[in-house]
This record gives sequence, structure tokens and C-alpha cells, in this order.
Amino acid sequence: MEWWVSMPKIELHAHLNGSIRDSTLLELARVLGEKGAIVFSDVEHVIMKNDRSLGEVFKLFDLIHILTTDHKTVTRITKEVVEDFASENVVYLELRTTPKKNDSIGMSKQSYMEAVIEGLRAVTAVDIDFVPHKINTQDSLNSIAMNDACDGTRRKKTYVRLLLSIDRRETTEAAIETVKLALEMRGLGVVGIDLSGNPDVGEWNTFLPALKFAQEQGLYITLHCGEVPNRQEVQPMLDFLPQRIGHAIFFEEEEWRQLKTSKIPVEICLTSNIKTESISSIDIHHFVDLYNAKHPLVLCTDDAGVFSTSLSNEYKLASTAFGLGKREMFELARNGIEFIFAGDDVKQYLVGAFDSAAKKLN
Ligand code: 6MZ
Repeated sequence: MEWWVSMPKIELHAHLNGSIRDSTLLELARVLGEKGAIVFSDVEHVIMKNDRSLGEVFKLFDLIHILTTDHKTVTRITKEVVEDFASENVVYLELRTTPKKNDSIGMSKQSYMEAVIEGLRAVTAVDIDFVPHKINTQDSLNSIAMNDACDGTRRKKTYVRLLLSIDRRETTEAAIETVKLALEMRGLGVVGIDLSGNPDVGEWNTFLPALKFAQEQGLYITLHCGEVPNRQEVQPMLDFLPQRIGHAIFFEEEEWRQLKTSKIPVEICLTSNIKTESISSIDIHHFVDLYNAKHPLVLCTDDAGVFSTSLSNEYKLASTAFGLGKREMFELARNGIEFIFAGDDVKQYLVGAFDSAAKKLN
């Protein structure tokens, strides 16, 4: 197995409906095609298209949502997405999704999220830890050591935590409803809020009341920030002091300075930025500047399905494009532990898992 696959990894920026297998999407489209709800051949080439502008990506999401938004399918895709990440040694996954309402099929934001949690419970390929509970650190470390001693027999364990996304098309009231739901579902692995959706739509002030409320209530917050040029937004977003931001592409000089001073960790999604042509070529990606400045960074997939990538592939890509070796990439992955939206007990477990993997790194 290649080192970028076998090494433990942490995924902090993955959208559920962007991470679906093509084979599943095609199967769902075929079924809807047979029912006459869509024309399969029209949809097939949209799903299989490889390069899309950012605007086209959001049109694709509207299509994906038509295919996936029923309780049974939401459960299925959650299970598959988590199993896919676990199979490439993602030891900690923060999965984000936009709770959806669809009265015609009796779906509320809450029942959508219950279907997601059902999907986590349905995972059988690995042990999933998604409900926050006090971990006995010594027992965890013993179990890592024991598993190392009898390699091959251990069941893999993946931590999963959930972030509820506010879509930029939503109203203030809808965004507040999502935050309230996140608070109600805290005991079920929901740890924070993400602001995402088409960056050309909506205004920061619309979401601010909901985000402030989330912040006051102690939920973790990550914002898509600077995915398109928007002078009105980047600075207020940085002033808000979210725990992390995603992308950080279109920043002005002063905004870079503010970001670096604030030390807000950045979720970097290389393939997504290149495929949407937000960045024209990987060698000018801001990863390099932030990495050299030792700014907190974490490599992520964004939408592994839509962009035909995987977290392992993102590590391989960064290693090749920026001339970083296996050890540097391992350190980069391990540094991500500091920015996860989970408690010290989970962090300590992950440190143990990385330490144990480091012994096998040659
Ligand atoms: C901004 C994105 C995104 O929530 O239905 N999403 N938002 N920028 C991106 N970069 C390409 N990729 C995905 O997953 C799909 C939703 O995630 C957001 C969009 O709102 C998209 O509809 P869920 O599970």
C-alpha cells in the first residue's frame, strides 16, 4: 500500500453530498429515470463530467440533491461515505451536511439529520465513534499498543463528528433553525456549524445572527471564506474569529496579514480549487506561502465524489507538487489534530494513533 494511503489522516472539510461514489449516483439516477422522474441519459453525462466551473458545481449539487434527498438514501450515502474515508485510513472525520426540509416526503431538518445518524450506525466495516463521551485515555493508549502487538486482527476505529451547514441561499430564520438543531443534537455527535453554498449568493449579514448565536452557545464554527473575490465579506469573517476557515483563496494583502496574525487554521482543498479554476495552476497555490509561514493548515477533499479525489490523493498531490517528503506529509497530517472540533481525550487518542503509525514509517 502506498504511504499516502496507509498513513493515518484527518479529514476536516468534507461535504456529505459532494462525497458520494459516482456508482451510487448513477444507480440512483437510473432508478429515477425508470420512474420517469428524470431523463437518465441527460443526467449521466452531467454526473460523469470531470471539469466544472464553480457555478456548474452548484448546478450539479441541485441535481445530486434531487437524487439523494429521501431518508433511506441519506442513510445509505452517509454509510458509504464514512466507509470510503475509513478505508483510506482516515482516523478522524468531520462530515458536514446541510439539513434539508422537504414537506412532500415528510422530511424535516431534524428527520434528515436522524437519517444521517442512522447511516453512521449502519457502518459495519469499521468501528465508528460518533457520540462524544469521556474516553479513558490510558485504556485507549493500551488498546493502540495491544493492536500494534497483534497486527492484522484489530478492527479499525474512526472518529466521526458532524457539522451542520448553513446554505448561503437560506434566510436568517432558516439558519437559526439549523443552529437550534445542532444544539439539540449535540449529544449525537454534532459539534459545529459550517457556512457554505454558492459564494456568489447571499450576504454575510443574513447569516451573522445565526452564527453569533452558535458562537455564544459554544458550537465550533468554520466558514467558507474568500472562495470568490468579495471585499465586503473576508474581513468581517476574519473579525468574527471562527475556529477554522475553508479555502481562503481570494485575499488581499491586508487580509493575508490578518489571517496570519489571527492564526485561524485553513482547510486547504487542492483538487477542488484547481478543478473549479479558482486557482489556475497548483504551483501558485497559497498552500506554499501558508506552509512556509508555518500557518496552521489541514489538507481536505471538499467533495471527493464531485472532484474525483480522495484524501490520500490530496496528500500525494501536495507531496508531488510541493516537493514534500513522506515525513513532512505525516507531520502535516498529524498537526491537524490540533484543529479538530473535539475534546482533549480524542486528541490524545489521535496523538497515540499517529505515534504508533510513526514507528512504522521508514
Ligand atoms: C461552497 C460547497 C462547496 O450539504 O448537501 N458545498 N459550498 N463551496 C464549495 N466548493 C466547491 N462544495 C459543497 O453537500 C453539498 C452542499 O455543500 C456545499 C453546497 O451548499 C452543496 O449544496 P450537503 O451534504
